[in-house]
Amino acid sequence: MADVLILLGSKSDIDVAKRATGILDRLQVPWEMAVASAHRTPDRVRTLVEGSDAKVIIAIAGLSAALPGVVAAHTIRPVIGVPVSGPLNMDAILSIVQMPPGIPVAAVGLDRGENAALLAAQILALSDAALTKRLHEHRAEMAAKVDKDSLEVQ
Ligand code: RP5
Repeated sequence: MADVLILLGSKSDIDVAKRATGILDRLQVPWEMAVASAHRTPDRVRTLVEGSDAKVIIAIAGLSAALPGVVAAHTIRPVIGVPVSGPLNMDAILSIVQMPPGIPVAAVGLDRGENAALLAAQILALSDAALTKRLHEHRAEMAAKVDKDSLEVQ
């Protein structure tokens, strides 16, 4: 059973999704993925959200990125939106950030699939001590890399 459902507005968003799955695999968080467009397949979005037992949902979309908001409309589980870069960039960012009061979406930066995965893992870690430990180890690895990089530039 997957803990995280990753929805893509289009197959063309796959590179951003791979950033998320890379982190989730490393943290041993089970995930499932599907393509579902808020505009082209609204019924499919609802069916996938309602049919999934995942505790957190990551929704990845570009252009007029309605997908995270539409997903959030169908569930009270935490939804993390990832805007995908394109010709304008601000279009997708604002579509995800500017949700109306009452239906929140957590927004990460442009193309930041890895941060969406980490945020999802941190939410899951609230009730998972082993995952909490793995997240601390991941932070320690990042800190060690900064130390190593600093030595290399000296
Ligand atoms: C959005 O429109 C998708 O999330 C994608 O980022 C963008 C372009 O979609 P395609 O035309 O590549 O299917 O719905």
